[in-house]
Amino acid sequence: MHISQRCPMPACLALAGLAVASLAACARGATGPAVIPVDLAEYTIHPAAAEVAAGQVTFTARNVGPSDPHELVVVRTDLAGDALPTGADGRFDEAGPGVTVIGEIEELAVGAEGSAMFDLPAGNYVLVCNVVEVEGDEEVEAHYAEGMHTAFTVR
Ligand SMILES: [Cu+2]
Repeated sequence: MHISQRCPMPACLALAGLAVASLAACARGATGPAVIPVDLAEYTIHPAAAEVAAGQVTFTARNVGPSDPHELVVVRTDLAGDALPTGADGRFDEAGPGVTVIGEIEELAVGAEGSAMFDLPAGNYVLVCNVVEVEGDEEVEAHYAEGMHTAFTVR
């Protein structure tokens, strides 16, 4: 008896494709955290850039005067800068609806500089000076009401 046996096709060894996960290098690795100088004056806030990439952002605020103390409050909000909730004296209401205060650089005397780093997710922000000065008996000067706010974008 003759048995003819066909040689089976050699099993194909499936090579598992080695998917090389492309580990994107930290986009900020080359340049380090973003630093945004901000000039504070009566009654303006001028950041050196109007937007920044999401992540760790350092604001370096400088009070260029001429005579009032100023501060820098970082607020995440979709509201327009001039439409933030306010208190009776015109100050920005940091606990009001539609706003999240990320943090702040405390009041700076004229000529002083302060900096702080914040972890900022992408979104719309407003930078505010929320100093309120009481002059004499009644005169209240809320820097926010005087126009110390500016839009800032984190993308
Ligand atoms: Cu101010």
